[in-house]
Amino acid sequence: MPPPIWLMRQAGRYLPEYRALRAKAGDFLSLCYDPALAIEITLQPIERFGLDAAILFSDILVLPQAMGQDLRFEENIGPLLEPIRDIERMQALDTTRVVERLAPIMATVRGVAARLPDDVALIGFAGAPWTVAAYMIEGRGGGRFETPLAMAQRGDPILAGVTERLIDGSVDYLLAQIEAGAEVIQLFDSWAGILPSGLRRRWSIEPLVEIVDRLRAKAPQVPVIVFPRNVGHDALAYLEAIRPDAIGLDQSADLDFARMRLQPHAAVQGNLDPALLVAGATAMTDGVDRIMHALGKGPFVFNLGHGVVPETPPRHVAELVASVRNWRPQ
Ligand code: 1CP
Repeated sequence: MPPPIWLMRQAGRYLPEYRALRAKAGDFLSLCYDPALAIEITLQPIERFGLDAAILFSDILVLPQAMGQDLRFEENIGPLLEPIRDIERMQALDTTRVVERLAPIMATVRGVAARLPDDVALIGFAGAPWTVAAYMIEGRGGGRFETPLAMAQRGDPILAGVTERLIDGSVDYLLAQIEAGAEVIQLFDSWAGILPSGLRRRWSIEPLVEIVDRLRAKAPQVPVIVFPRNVGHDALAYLEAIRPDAIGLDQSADLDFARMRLQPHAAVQGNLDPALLVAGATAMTDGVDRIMHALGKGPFVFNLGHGVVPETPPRHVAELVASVRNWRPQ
């Protein structure tokens, strides 16, 4: 049996049908908050490629917005937030109205759940507290995050307070997604790798443990995937502490380590380099072959090591799905 396959950022700018709806909505956040359009976009890659899972079309930064922080997406720059740099702003974050303010997102989940074929899973998600806090404190993306990193180094109470509030907000938000029809949850810790290894436990792993434990207490049937990007062999520490159902691997992960040390404890998910999906042809199929040889005996979910990039030819995604489904050991 081939493994299930879906792709991070499987809906997005590489698809002409996405760009058409995005032009209609005007900007990215309007798309996220318009259930009719967001449902359509979530389903686009399912209809085009027959993937095994749909992921809710939204963004990790709608949660801080629902907690009261200003957010906008600037064309060619990315997210811009009003940075949180003092105790007062941190304390003003309000977790009590998250579910109410994100009602349109839950409407999207319900709409997708109603339209999705039974054999396609619906994945809900949130960012991990460290990754979301990094954006909230820095005020922008791009991956530099000097201020939140300095706060992590000194154990700053502002970062601690933001983290605590994100744990509470994320649990409520994810439980609402589950109630609306999400069947699997993925937690994206896209910036776990920029934390020095010695600081990962306090700022990345422990908040994830708390979220997953609280989700399990209320929704034990829902599998949880944790994606700590660029943490190398620390992936094992994430597994041992959090005990997720699956761990997502980025393209730098060591496949032998994943097979021998991670797969005995949990399903692994990953990890084709998104650049190989842009390249296509044998560069791509050789990459599939390496991953399937190492991890294909399972438990395994095929994915990329990070999101689909806008330069990706849609035809390559169809070819990737076929090459995974037709793969045979030589
Ligand atoms: O049309 C556009 O210009 C918007 C581009 C875009 C899209 C399609 C953004 C802005 N977000 C998304 C969708 C998105 N983001 C999904 C939808 C489901 C899917 O198809 O996968 C998900 C799960 C996310 C999650 C997300 N947003 C993450 C975690 C995963 C990752 O990519 O590492 C992060 C870090 C973000 C922040 C974000 N949102 C958008 C951008 C350009 C960024 C990155 C900003 C930066 O740091 O430079």
